[in-house]
Amino acid sequence: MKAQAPDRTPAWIASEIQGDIAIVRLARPEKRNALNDPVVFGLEKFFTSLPESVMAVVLHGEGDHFSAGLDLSELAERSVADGIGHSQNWHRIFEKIQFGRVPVVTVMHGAVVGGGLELAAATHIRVAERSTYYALPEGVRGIFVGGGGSVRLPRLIGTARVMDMILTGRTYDAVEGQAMGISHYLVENGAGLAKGIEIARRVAKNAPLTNFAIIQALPRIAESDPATGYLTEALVSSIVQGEGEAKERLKAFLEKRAPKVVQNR
Ligand code: 1HE
Repeated sequence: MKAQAPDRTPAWIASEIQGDIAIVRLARPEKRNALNDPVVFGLEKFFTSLPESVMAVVLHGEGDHFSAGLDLSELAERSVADGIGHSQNWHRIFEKIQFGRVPVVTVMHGAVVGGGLELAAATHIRVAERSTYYALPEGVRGIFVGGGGSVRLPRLIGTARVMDMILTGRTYDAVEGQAMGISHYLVENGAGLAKGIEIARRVAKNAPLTNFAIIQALPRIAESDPATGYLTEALVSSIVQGEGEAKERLKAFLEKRAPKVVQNR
């Protein structure tokens, strides 16, 4: 299998740490942030070497588009065996993002297509600027999703919709994407990164064990049969609330030292 991990983060990924959050940018605007091996392996390196102090990540893209998906120039010479290996590399890396240590907020704008949508779907919270549009052009290109899209996207927006998107290559705009649950937040053009940072800062302040339970347990419980789900939930919730941090936060609320729930934040 061809694709080998590079030993350093490529220039097409840019990252910075801001206090307890990290910001990572797809920085290949000349190719509309198309995801080639160096970019995907660069994401793996970034997400697996986060400093302990980082409690949430913002992922965004440079230029006019979040990502044009798979770098199609890589496909020309790829054998069936290489194709399987490539897809499984994406699966491994996107799973490391989805089931990593910290919540990841994706800020989307412009094209979020093919593998770009698969990448965004592997993250935990999605912010869309109004310019965002979504498509799965795999059908038009004579290929199939390979970055976990057939697993994650039907769970997000339904199998029937994914089927239509791949068969016809239709696009959905940002407002439609918000209505169908692709994005959690819809903001004006240019406001996405600030919103993503605001959200990341907020979730970074959660108790680490709460975020661990949300990332690791919630999606697995949702996939379980109900009896297994209830048992897992009981175990996870008792573990999380048994932590000193939970006790301190609950005490703070009861002693009126903690903020109340407020509407429309
Ligand atoms: C690319 C790619 C790419 C752009 N691979 N090089 N994805 C697609 O089928 C989407 C293909 N891309 C597009 O439809 C358009 O590029 C966009 C709508 C995203 C943007 O349009 P535009 O007019 O801003 O840019 P452009 O002129 O089309 O592209 C600029 C350059 O980026 C150009 O290269 P240049 O050397 O001629 O300047 C393009 O060739 C290049 N480029 N997109 C390679 N995708 C794990 S399986 C996942 C399967 C998929 O993701 S399928 C979906 C593939």
